[in-house]
Amino acid sequence: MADTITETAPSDIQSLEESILANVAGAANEAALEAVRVSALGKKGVISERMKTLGKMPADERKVMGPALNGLKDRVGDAIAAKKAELEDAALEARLATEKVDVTLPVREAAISQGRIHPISQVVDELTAIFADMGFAVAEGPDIETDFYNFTALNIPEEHPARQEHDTFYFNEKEDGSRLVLRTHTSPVQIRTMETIKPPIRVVIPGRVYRCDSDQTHTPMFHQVEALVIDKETHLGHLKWAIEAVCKAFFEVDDVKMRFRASHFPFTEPSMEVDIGCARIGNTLRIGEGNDWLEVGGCGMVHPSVMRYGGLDPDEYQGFAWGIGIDRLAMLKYGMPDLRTFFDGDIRWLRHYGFQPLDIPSLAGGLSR
Ligand code: 2NL
Repeated sequence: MADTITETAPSDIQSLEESILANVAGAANEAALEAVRVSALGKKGVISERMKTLGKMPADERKVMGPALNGLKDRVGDAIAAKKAELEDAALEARLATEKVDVTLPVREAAISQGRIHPISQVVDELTAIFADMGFAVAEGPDIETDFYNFTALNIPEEHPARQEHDTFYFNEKEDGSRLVLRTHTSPVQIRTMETIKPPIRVVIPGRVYRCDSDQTHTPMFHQVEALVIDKETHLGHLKWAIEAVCKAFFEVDDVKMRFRASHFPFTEPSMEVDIGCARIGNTLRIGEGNDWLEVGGCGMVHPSVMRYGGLDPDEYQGFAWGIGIDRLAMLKYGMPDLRTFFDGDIRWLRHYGFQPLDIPSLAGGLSR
């Protein structure tokens, strides 16, 4: 270290060298070695200070001291370089020793094998996999919506009775009198999609929706998946085929009986409710056969006014939309009897009804295994 190199008699180059080399040898790490280097070869180091005295020496003395000091400088420099390489090697060896991994050890169970996917997420993943396979893109939008996107653009003007039926959660009025809402359906995302992409449009929109309603069969937050197809010649035949194809894939059956009942929604014309044939045998429900019917959502051809609100010319484009309540679909497919337990956050419920995180639904790999 710097303070351990002591000034020696000007002629005593050898003992100065011994002293510096002892310090080099004793340096425990790279920082200590650097301190030794500075104290010997730095601007104000012992050797450098000695070099400065050469100029004032008588010529014959300088002839001896010059080569002696230069030799000292070279040997100390070499010793420091050698020590530096040695310390670097040692540091690397130490790091390699601490970072050693025994690849033959058995793998510890990762957190992922403990976790479970909620049946709602599973059903969303299954439906998006089905729609994606048919060429649909997935779109999402905000849960908090403007009155325009949630109602007006969907052909539900102010004072329309449908506004009451929606049991809307309203935010406080803003200064300009407008009120934001928690979206009552995923349809606003369809309007946003119509505004942003040009037909042909094929989108599927999963998401949370909110209605101020709570009992055995209703929760204030629930989930929808909506599909929208718009092109120049899209017609009711396409709608019926697409819905039947999705139902077959979702319920994992080769054949389904379907029924389209005339209905009314402000945003479609004509509008239909979709039923799927089923049989209730004791407590179990068999999809696709039997004489009972199960409602799986509503659908219709996009209303010309809605098309216009979305920025498209209804004389040029036409299309269909389909809305599915997925909480009920999840109950039906996976046999959970009470909707309210879905959102209790009970870990025992999730362990029982949840899905393995790495069993990602796909048409090729199997939807629900
Ligand atoms: C239901 C009924 C439906 C739609 C949703 C829709 C969206 C646009 C235009 C036209 Cl932008 N329609 N969505 C259409 C028919 C029915 O949902 O019972 N859902 C659970």
